[in-house]
Amino acid sequence: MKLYSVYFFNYLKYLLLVLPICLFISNPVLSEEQYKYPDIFALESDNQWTYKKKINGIISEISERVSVDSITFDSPTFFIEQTSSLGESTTNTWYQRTLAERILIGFETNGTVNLSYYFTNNTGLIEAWATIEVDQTKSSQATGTASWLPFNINLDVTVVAIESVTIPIGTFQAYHLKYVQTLNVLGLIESDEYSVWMLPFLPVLKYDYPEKGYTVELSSFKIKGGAIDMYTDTDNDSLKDFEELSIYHTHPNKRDTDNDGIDDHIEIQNNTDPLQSNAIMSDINKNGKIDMQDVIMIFQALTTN
Ligand SMILES: [Ca+2]
Ligand SMILES: [Ca+2]
Ligand SMILES: [Ca+2]
Ligand SMILES: [Ca+2]
Repeated sequence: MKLYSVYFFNYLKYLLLVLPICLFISNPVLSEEQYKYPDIFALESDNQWTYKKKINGIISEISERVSVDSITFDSPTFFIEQTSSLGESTTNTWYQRTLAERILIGFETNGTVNLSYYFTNNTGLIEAWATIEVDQTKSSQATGTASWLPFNINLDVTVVAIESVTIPIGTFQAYHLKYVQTLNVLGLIESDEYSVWMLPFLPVLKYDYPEKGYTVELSSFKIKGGAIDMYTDTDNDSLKDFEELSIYHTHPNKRDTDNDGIDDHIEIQNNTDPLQSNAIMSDINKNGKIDMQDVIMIFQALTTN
């Protein structure tokens, strides 16, 4: 019994370490508020991500697709299904999302070993939250059952820094999150660490498990329910939708977010603020155009003082 427990412990630990790339949610239609408060989850049905996975010098392509599962849990749950170009073992995960948190509630592997576990009697593990700030830590505990064996798991997630990360699709200033996972199976306890880099509105940019030389990097994506890919530029202002959402916080459907007559990409090029009017002239009387009345009002304001 003891030997079997040790074996099972190592087996379960391995499976947990392959905890999938974390991904996040948003609503199909963004409200104005959501443009102001970027969504760290980016998880919604029909989103797709492709990653380059490197382990022991072997490179494979991991694809993930999000759907909604209304069967496995009491309430509809985001389901992320992985496939691999090399046919290796992949993981499927279930996430719930509150307004502020993304929570892992289920996990299963496909391949030579099959294992499923669900956190059915508690809130699962908090993997990401909004709003996110450097030096924040969240701890969560969960109890699960894998096959017939109960286990406890603790997850501490810390936002280490905002730092530069270079992946196949570019270089980004991203949140670096450190995950410390402690697993307790029949009194056998072991901790492991891994790092994840996140950017609002996008999925995880990079996952790194240095002890095992295990790295996964984002190579392509479709977000907003598949509507936005790496190249989409809805308002045709030369900034990609994902750049506007994730990097510049400008409006992806407006060429001139701050209505100062200067397009977003020109403001970025010239280092002016695309979110703050830079015009000497502006539409003061709010009639939708800059006209003589605006000129008169500015003149009056200047001469009154
Ligand atoms: Ca654009
Ligand atoms: Ca824009
Ligand atoms: Ca502008
Ligand atoms: Ca401006």
